[in-house]
Amino acid sequence: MTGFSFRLAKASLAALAAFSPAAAMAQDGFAAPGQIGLQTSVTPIMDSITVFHDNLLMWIITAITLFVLALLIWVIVRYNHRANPTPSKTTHNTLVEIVWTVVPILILIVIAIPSFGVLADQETIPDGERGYLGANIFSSGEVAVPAPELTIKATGYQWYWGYEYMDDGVNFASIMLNDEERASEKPDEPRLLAVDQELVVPVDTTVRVLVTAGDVIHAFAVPSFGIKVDAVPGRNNETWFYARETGMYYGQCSELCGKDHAFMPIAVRVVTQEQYDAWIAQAGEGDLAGANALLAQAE
Ligand SMILES: [Cu+2]
Repeated sequence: MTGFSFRLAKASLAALAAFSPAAAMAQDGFAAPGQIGLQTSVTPIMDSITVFHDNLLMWIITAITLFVLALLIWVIVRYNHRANPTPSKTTHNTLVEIVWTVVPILILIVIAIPSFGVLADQETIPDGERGYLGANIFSSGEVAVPAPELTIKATGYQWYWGYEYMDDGVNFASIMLNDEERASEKPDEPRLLAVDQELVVPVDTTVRVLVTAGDVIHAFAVPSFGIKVDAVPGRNNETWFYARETGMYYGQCSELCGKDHAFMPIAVRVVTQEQYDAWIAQAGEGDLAGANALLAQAE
């Protein structure tokens, strides 16, 4: 079975966006100045992370913060030197100690259960059968995701990414454009995120990503996809994404790897299947420039 349905996920997300300032302020593809929410989700994994964060974690964090604030105010007002000149000599209260041990444990259990579900989804490459939580994280609904049709190897180097399309013999380095290069080549793309050659993938397709490194530890992360995986020399880590919207999505190396750690962005261009087929065919003949020209024409 390779069918999939995101209608439920989309409906839940739309309802969520209606009352979530975080979702309303998020910008597509990359972080915007002043942004306070998570980046816009375009994958089932990021759907589940977004719902987990906005509908559970934020409420718990808010309640705990307000509770601690109320305790502080109470202590400051009621037990300051003037209001309470003779302090209590109490050193133990068994009931209070049990409460402040058990209540945090219960809160952590409430957080851990859905968190493990999201973690299991991230760690499990789709086979077309298994259901994923997506935006239905707190309901019984599941999102079906097709098995991977494409495997890409991402290798972190000091300080750029190398990409290899395992089945098509296409590989290239992806290097950040400096200010002059960006101004002349890609003025519309964000500073410090634009690269000379983006990773190109088809929309509505499960992509398996093998992540490794050639020198020191890096990490491959794309927030809109909800993925972040360590890139360790001599070791293959695995992740996956299923992007349901075309566009540019950016990430950055997320493991401190040396002086230019901040300057090895990840840029993913999600295109239609037809555009991808044309691009990979041309790139497979060793003509990356021609392949990119095809993409530019199609836009
Ligand atoms: Cu790094």
